[in-house]
Formats: sequence, structure tokens, C-alpha cells
Amino acid sequence: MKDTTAAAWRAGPPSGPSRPEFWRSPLRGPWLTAVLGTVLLFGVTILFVTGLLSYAAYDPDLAAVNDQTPDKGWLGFYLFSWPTSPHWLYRVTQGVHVTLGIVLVPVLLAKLWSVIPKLFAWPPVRSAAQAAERLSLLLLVGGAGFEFVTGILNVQLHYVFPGSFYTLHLYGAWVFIGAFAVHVTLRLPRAVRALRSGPRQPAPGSEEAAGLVSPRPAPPTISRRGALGMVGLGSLALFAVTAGQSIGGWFRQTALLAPHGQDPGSGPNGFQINKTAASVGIRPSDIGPGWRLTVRGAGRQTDLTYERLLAMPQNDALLPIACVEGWSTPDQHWRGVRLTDLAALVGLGTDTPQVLVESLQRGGSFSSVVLSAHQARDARSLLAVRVNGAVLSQDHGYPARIIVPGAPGVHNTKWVTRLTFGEPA
Ligand SMILES: Nc1nc2c(c(=O)[nH]1)N[C@H]1C(S)=C(S)[C@@H](COP(=O)(O)O)O[C@H]1N2
Ligand SMILES: [Mo]
Repeated sequence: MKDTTAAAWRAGPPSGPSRPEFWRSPLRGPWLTAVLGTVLLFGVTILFVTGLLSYAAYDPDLAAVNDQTPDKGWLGFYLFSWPTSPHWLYRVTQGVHVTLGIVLVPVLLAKLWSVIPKLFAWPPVRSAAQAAERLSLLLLVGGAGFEFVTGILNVQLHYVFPGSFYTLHLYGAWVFIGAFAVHVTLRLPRAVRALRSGPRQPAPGSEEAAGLVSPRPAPPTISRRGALGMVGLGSLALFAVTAGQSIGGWFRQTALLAPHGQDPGSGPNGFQINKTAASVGIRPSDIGPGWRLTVRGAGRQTDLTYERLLAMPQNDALLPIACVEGWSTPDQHWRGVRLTDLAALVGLGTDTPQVLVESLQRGGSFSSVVLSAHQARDARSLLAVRVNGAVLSQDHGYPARIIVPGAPGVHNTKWVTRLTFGEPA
């Protein structure tokens, strides 16, 4: 048994992809891989940072209703209270996260293509160290695939993983980050050398070829630079049909890949809608004359009719809606009652505490949220009743909705019916 294994070993790789001659593209080589790897090094780092920021923006440590990942343990070590300035903060961080994630897809695919012969390297395991490295590559490629696929499904198919997307995408991200850090540490010196030596191919089988250069290359149909140009064009094309949804307004028309369509209608309420009133089961009777706003806190409670809400001091704020899916709107002109003024109704004036916001919507992870004291105290944080000069449309949250500067769209609860100031009793 042992003898035959040893003999098979000495005979070299079986015919097929384990043999270097099997791979014939004249393009593969350390320079091409290093260029693509360098782009990913920067791009994926930005994806990690903006992704972790997006997670922090949900303020999961503030309250259980904000936290989709109660089992995160120390993975939330870096969490901080999300600021309200600049008011476009989440619009930028999440727009970059989603747009960059989509734009990097051709680069990621090209990078994987460029190193595919190594998947079949012979012998599959040479030493314990090399086995560990191959295992880390499994986590790297698996982690990358998982993060890109779950992210793109989420932005394109509109939450195919109800609730659990955050859990999957967050835990997947940490696996990916770990494997990515190991990979960069191991490969950076080689990549730097390859970039310095330029696009000329080293001899196949040499140390510098790193198992990537074909010993039997087919005649080239495109240069290595040309291939990179194609990848770049692919990314550029994706950028051109994606970025418009993050810029919003007129540019939305260019967002051919935007899952919500290009045209959100016209008029004061003519900007992107996340979920319509009908789609979450808001009934006309819920938001008719019988609607009340309950304000609770400090052991007190008061119920307001729509008319009484309108009779309170009305304030203005220019703020965008910025969704986790990457789309956002330019600043809209909101008008409504300050959260601090509503807190004052139950005797909680200027040091307004955190507030639990509850929607008429029954169930669903967006029907309630806790806003931090910092958010509640911001003079631009409103329970809005009007937008761009008109009464809120039903789909934008009539009779009243939250709007908070800098926060993710999901914190701007629509169809609000109850505000509870202070820690839960
Ligand atoms: N009650 C309720 N509020 C909600 C939502 C929801 O589904 N239900 N969606 C949230 C999300 S994810 C976003 S991005 C914004 C979108 O607001 P808009 O539809 O007015 O643009 O509303 C937020 N408020
Ligand atoms: Mo959203």
C-alpha cells in the first residue's frame, strides 16, 4: 500500500488540471495576480471599514430591538454611539460600501481566475504549514464568495434573508477579515516583488513564477495590460449603472441595476420608498382620524391627536434618507416636531433621554427602534409630518415619521404611533 502511494507520488501529478501544462493562458503570472491583488487589498479594506461602520450605525448595543446579532460577543468591541453630524454620514459610508462591493466583482473574479491552477497544485499537501495555508485560503475564497453573494442578494433582492442577513453578513465578514489578514501577511512580499519586476513573465517553474506561469502557453489573444483594461472596463460599467442610486435625485435614472426601479415618481413625495404602506399592512383606518400619538416617559403619558401634533411648534430640517441597501436620496426638506419638544410633553426637557419609537406596523424588524439620547437631542431630529412642502404621503409614513441626521434609513421609522422616552421600565 505504502509502496504504491510512494510510486504514485513520484510519478507526478495525474493528468488533468494538476499538471502545469494543463493551464495554457499566457496571461497568468505573478504580475497580473499582484496587480489584481493590490486593487483588492485597498478595495476590500475599505469594504471592511465601511461595513463595520454600517454595523455600528445600527447602535446594536443601545437596545435589544436595535440588535440583530445578540450573540456577537466581543465582535462588537469597537461599537460606538453613532454621531448625527455630518448629516450625510451614512449616505456616504453605505453608498461607498455597496457601490464598491459591486464594482469589485470583476476584479475578484479575475483574481480568482488568475490563481486557479494553484487550486489543483500537486501534491495537494506537502507539509503541515502548507496544509494550514491551504485551509486559510479555503476560508479566504469561501469568505469572499459568501460576503459578496449575501451582500449583492440583499441589495438586489431586497432582504431575501429576513432579519438574518445582518447575522450572516457580519459573522461572514469576520471570517473573511481573519483569512484576508493571514493571506496579505503571507503574500505581500511576493506581490511587491512581482509589481517591481513588471509584466514580463518569469520562467515557468521558477520560484518567481509562483506556479502561475504556463509552461506551454497558448498564443496570446490579448496582452496582460489589455486584460486588466477589460476588468477595469467591467468595473467601470458596473459603477456607471450602480452609483446613481447612491447619489439619488436625477442620477437615479442611470441606476439600471437599482432594485427599486429608476423612477420614484414626481412631486414633493417623489423620492425613493423603501416599503409601501400597503406592503407592510398599514390599514387606512390605522392612519385615519382615530390615529393617536402616545408619548410616554418619566412615569407620565399623553396622547396627541393629529391636530394637536400640528399645533405644536413646527421645525425644519434638510436631511436625506440613506438605506443599508446603498440607495439614498439627496437632502429632503422635512417639517415636523422636534423630539426634544415631544419629550417636554412628559416633563423631560433639554436632557432628553433615549427614545423607543414604535410604528403602527405590526411586527417586522423595522417596526420599532431605539434612538440614542444624542440623536434625540439633536435639533434636526424630528417627528416629521411634512416633506418638501406637502403632507407626508402614506408610503413615506403618514401621519408622522422619524427623521434623524446621519442615521441609517431603518432608524427613520414610518407610521409612528408611540414614543417612550427613557430606559425601559
Ligand atoms: N414602520 C416602518 N418604518 C420604516 C421602514 C419599514 O419598513 N417600516 N423601513 C425603513 C427603511 S429600511 C428605510 S430605508 C426608510 C425608507 O424611508 P422612505 O420609504 O420614506 O424613503 O424607512 C424606514 N422606516
Ligand atoms: Mo433601509
